[in-house]
Amino acid sequence: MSEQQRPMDRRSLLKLMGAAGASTTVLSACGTSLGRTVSAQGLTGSGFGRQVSLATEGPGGNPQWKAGDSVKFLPPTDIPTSGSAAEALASLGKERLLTLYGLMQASRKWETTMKDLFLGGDDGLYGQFHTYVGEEAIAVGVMSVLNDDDYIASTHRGHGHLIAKGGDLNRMTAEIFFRDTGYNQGYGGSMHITDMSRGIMGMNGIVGASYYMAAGAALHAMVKGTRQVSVAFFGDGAAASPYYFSAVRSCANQKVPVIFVNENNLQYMGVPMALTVPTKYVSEYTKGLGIPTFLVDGNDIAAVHAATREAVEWARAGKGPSVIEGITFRWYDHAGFAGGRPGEDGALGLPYRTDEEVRQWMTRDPILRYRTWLVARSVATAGELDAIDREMQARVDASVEFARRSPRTRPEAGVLNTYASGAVPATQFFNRTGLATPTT
Ligand SMILES: Cc1ncc(C[n+]2csc(CCOP(=O)(O)OP(=O)(O)O)c2C)c(N)n1
Repeated sequence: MSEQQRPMDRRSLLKLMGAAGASTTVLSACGTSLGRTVSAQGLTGSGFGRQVSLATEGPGGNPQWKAGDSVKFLPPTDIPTSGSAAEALASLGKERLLTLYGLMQASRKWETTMKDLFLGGDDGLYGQFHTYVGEEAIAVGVMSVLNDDDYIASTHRGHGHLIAKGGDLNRMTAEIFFRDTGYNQGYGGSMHITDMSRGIMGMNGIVGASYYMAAGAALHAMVKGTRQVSVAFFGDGAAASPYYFSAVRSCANQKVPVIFVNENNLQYMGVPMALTVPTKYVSEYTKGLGIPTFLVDGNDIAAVHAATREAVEWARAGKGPSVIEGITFRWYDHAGFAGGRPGEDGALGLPYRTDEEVRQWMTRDPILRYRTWLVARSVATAGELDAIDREMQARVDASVEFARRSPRTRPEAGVLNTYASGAVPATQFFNRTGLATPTT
């Protein structure tokens, strides 16, 4: 029997399969980088249906990506880029349009104020804090379509989602200040703020957890026939979770009313999205599922609003999930305030992006763009908008005073929500520790 004909023993076969598996993985990983060119047309053209076209064919799967390259994907400045998106937004009427402007400003001013307080040091603030500054058009654009009783599942970068959905600034600030009046009585900090009275299922330190939280709530609504929808926010990095595709596929299969909103800020902690996403855009991952997919300029509230409107109509009509990808950019570091200064916007001097790139994105400020649009369309005067700016800053300042005046968190509050209320383990815990049983 020749060497080639001899049956392979199990150990050798497994070894070979392992090697083959490994090399397939390596090859497929390199496939996007080693000369597999993907036609831009198929990705940004009719395949995606309705969208705002971006400057180039897309950042993902680009091994040549260098710090600074994100400027190639700057969204156009002259919003609205598409007439119909602008008309959809304008149809909301002045009062609502100004409320949306106020929400964007509240989010920006709340986070900027917190940044100054963290850096100032006088309030002794510490802990993880992921800013959403620069991405506000996505949260407010999505929420401009949702009803109060629709659900959202947020991320670690979720302050903007909470504020846009009607979260309470006083309770948010008190939570950051570790006060008893905070959303989690000072024990949750930035990443666990939850407000079920507004359908806010919580910020979340677990990257990729939003998919199933949103799906669960949506399934509940579907079974009860309430026509509520559920939104799962997630980043470009979170799309790498194996649960992502699985969740979208399952929702598509069962027509569960979830809108998967990808906030593609082109940065995955300190790694460019171009190196972690094998396709040109995140929204391509689920293209084969035949669900509506929208690739939009995430700094354009009109584009986000228009896409969400269609997605929500689709979901409420019982047709199931959809995906919206908004291209945007965060102004600060992944977490904390490295490179930031009190009283100044943006974090500079970070190793994974250039200062010029940050400055360029800051000129595409989604709030400034919306403001320019409101004035250009004569929805409001600059004076009216200035007044809203002042009002939002006053609300934020009042929330800081509220937090400073509030009592500090109590030790026994630390175990609240750890055990089901009234359950035996909680009683045992308090008996054993001698701590007073919490009343709330
Ligand atoms: C399950 C899990 N894995 C890893 C982490 C660590 N982690 C925190 S944020 C983050 C990056 C998330 O990036 P992306 O989803 O793009 O969101 P962005 O920070 O850009 O908004 C990672 C890996 C985590 N918190 N949870």
